[in-house]
Amino acid sequence: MDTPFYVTTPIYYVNDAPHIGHAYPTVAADVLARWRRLWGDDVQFLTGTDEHGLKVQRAAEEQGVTPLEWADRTSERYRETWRLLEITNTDFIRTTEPRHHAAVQQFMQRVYDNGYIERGTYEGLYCVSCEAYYTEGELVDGMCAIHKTPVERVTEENYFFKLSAFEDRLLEHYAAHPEAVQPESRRNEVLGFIKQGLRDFSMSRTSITWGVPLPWDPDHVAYVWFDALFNYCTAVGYGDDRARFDRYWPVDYHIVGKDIVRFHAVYWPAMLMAAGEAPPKCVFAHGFLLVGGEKMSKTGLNQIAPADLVETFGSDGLRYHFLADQRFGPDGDFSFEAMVARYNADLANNFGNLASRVLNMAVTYCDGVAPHARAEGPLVPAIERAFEENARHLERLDYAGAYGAVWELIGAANSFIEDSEPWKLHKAGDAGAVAGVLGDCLEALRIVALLASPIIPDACRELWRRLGLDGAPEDQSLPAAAAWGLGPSGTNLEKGDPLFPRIDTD
Ligand code: ME8
Repeated sequence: MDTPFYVTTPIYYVNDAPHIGHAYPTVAADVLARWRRLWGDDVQFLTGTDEHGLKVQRAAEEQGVTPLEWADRTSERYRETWRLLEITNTDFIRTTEPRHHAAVQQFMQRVYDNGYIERGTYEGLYCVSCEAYYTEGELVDGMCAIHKTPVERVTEENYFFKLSAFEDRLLEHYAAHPEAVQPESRRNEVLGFIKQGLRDFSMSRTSITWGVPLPWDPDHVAYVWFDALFNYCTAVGYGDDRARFDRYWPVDYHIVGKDIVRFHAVYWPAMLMAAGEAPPKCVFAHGFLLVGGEKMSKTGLNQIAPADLVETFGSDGLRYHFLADQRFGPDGDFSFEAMVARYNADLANNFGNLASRVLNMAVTYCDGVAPHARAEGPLVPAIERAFEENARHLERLDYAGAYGAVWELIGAANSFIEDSEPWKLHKAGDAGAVAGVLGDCLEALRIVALLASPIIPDACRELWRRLGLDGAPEDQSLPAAAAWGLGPSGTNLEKGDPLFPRIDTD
């Protein structure tokens, strides 16, 4: 447990119930966290809820409850959803927690003392859904380009964050750290935005009370994004435990949607620089899941709750589909039909069949006791390739590439069975050859369970158990555990129901 590794998801607004768009970055962060744990890292994995701001205040008013009551309710729904999806976050932050208020106040005071916050008047066009100001030029037909809803003209006397002071430092930072915004298309977008010239932005509000009061002027509350972004620092001990903060900060990955890249890759690093803290190591922006070409939104009819999909596909099925079936970065289309097709092909057929064929044959032909894998089994090169490719792609958050490599190994093992026909060897009474083939296949299954465990943890845990192995795949450590020949050997095997029952589209 040596190297610290810190990964975050966005914190979700509590005006909205969790939908599959929120599950997308959360599952991505979870796979990364599980994978780093296999490599022995000391992983901090943060998610949570964003509970202040006008948007939440209005949602609560509409429901006739206080903002906090509303936030309590929705925040709990996020927690439940993450439990259902087997998300292994180590912390769940709510921006209404005292620890967060205390940390944000210390941070704001620091930025103020450093001279990067000043008083002024602001008039602008505000989109409540984005909680952001836009210029006329950024609107489409006079509406917010993201939400396609009217903006409001707002005039406020408030405090400004001197973003304009950070143009050069941000450009220098990104020149020195090209990997700090990914993928490259997003990095170019961010650089283009900075080069256009940065305007100071108002970081406080007097029009609402639902927020964190400024320590030097409590008539103002912090602008919701100013407070929300800081959650990432609160959770690792800012203002409370400096040693802990220094251990995990700067964060390794902020996984965010492309809609909030500007906040994370322009505002946020500048805010950190203003307080004398290091900017994030990497902001990784993913595309949207689209349903019929549209981003899911609160008002859209196409909202899909993760729980509905889990009912049909299990949490493994959902996790696999989101990440292995499409590239992480560009937009991806979500369709139930495509999800069923891929589930049946990859999980029920390739993965599930390999497991049940090998276990059934080994139980029948070898009295349920696992034979040894052969020293130089023919599957060894396929395993080495899968291991290397899986790691190489996960380093770049290319989940489809990483798990494509594991499924190639599964394909190679299935072909190996077809080619070596253990049922014929058994009929011919060649027990040694049967044991050789099945020993190799069982060992391949163990390594598949190990490598696939970050993405389909339930099935891999169950497979591990049926192989008669101690513990669980997530307790293992890489790279040692991926070495050929570590077992199962002499363990008691168990047949069982299909790990992924086929879904009948009729
Ligand atoms: O923006 N496809 O919260 P939010 C893919 N509170 N991802 C989607 C998606 C879709 N259709 N819809 C949402 C906020 N997302 C702020 C964040 S962070 C300090 C504050 C994902 O509830 C995507 O990652 O609107 C997006 O960035 C995030 O949910 C926004 O969630």
